[in-house]
Amino acid sequence: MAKSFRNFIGGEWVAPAGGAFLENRNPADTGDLIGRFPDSDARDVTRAVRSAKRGFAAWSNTPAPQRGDVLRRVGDLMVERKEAIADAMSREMGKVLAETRGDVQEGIDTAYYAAGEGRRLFGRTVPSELGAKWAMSWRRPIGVVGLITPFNFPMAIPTWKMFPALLCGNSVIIKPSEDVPHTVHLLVEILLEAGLPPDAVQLVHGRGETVGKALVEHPEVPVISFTGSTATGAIIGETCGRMHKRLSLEMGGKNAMIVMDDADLDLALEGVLWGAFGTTGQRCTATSRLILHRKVHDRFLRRLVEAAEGLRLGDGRAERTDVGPLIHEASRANVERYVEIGREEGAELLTGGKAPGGRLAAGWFYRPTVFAGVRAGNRLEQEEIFGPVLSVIRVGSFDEAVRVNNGVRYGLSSSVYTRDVNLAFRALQALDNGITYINAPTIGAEAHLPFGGVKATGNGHREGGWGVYEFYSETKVGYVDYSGRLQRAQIDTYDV
Ligand code: UN1
Repeated sequence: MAKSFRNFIGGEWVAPAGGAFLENRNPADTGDLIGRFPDSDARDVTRAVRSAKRGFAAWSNTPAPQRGDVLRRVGDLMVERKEAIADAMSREMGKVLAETRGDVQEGIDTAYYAAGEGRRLFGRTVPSELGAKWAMSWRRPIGVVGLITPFNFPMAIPTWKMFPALLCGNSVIIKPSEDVPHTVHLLVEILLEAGLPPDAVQLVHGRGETVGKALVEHPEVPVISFTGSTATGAIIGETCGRMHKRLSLEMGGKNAMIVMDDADLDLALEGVLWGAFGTTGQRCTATSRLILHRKVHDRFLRRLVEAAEGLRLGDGRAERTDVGPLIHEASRANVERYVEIGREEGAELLTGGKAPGGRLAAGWFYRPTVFAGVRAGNRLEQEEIFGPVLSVIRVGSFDEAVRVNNGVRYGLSSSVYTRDVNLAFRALQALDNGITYINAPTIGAEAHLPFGGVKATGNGHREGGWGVYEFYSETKVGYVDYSGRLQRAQIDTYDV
């Protein structure tokens, strides 16, 4: 009998108000039931908000360096439990252990960065235009923050949002993806053990249409951070706009790797395999387009197909596996639909295009797939697939490659393989993305740099790095006039 997990609301582990649960199954073997997790509703969110408001009152008055100390202990506990969390994560999400270890590590990096930030959280002191007057700014906590996170980075993305929000003195309510609820359960256990006041964090499991919607629409949750699809982000954006909420959106990508004719092809080959088929293509940063210079096109493709066919599919918890399953049935059906679209558009299927049989039939596996002859503007080239499907576009020049890269509605990451330093710097300027890699694939952002994209990928905010602390705090300005008389700004200094 699988365990029934609970929400964490009001300082205790509680069953959902409606008594309903969702099954969490291993995508590599759907016969493996990990547990039942709450299918919560708006009543659970209302209770969580009430508790989070109490949490905010206490936590926002804790000095920031002390808040940082709690996050340092969180990082220490994550280091201790890295292997156990990685194993649980591979079991519920499917990606290989090397990647789930990396996912936990991204959370550890974020914890230690946040711990240090507790002793910075800089404001500014600037000269006043008037004598005997002091002018300064500092950061203040905002309130209850609602976090809605996706399945593909079950630990890293929740920590990117949670740790800076907490460090800034807010309380948080998190709704993790219903496909990977176990990892955030483990994270909340760690937060509590590290000494976070229980009301400062609430965990409400469930679906986006119910729990996510209730969080976004709750008038006492002034800040929302969401990572997921561009379509859902648009709906959330409408509500938050109407309710004057602060909102950070991280959404889709259609990231391209450009391989120029002077590139190190061995390096580019390793890069594209990792970028396109790592995480089974389920990253918003995944390399889903390969833009090949015509002079290396045929040669590179031959090697790519052979290498893609050599990738070993399997259970992410087996050390020999290169590529795990997709997250669920609907995701695989979506990939199958795009393969059909590719065929209809006249692209040439070089390898993959089907699910493997045999023992892998127990999971949501799909063979690494490469389409050649994809034309800029085709649906296969324009739309996010979120699976192991790589579209190859042939170009004749660097300028054409830039046009193709920029010709999509998304703008998360891009990459260029070249040995020409001038071209590399031109690419950094010309590619319209939030992140550009030179001689590395489109995935692999580091936790201490700003992460995010332009156009339909985001709404101008960044996660990670230093900027995210501005998102989760309010700027307050203070003026102190110690002249003992009325001094009029803009007037008394300029009265001639
Ligand atoms: C995501 O795919 O949503 O840069 C995040 C990367 C990872 C994060 C990806 N560090 O690929």
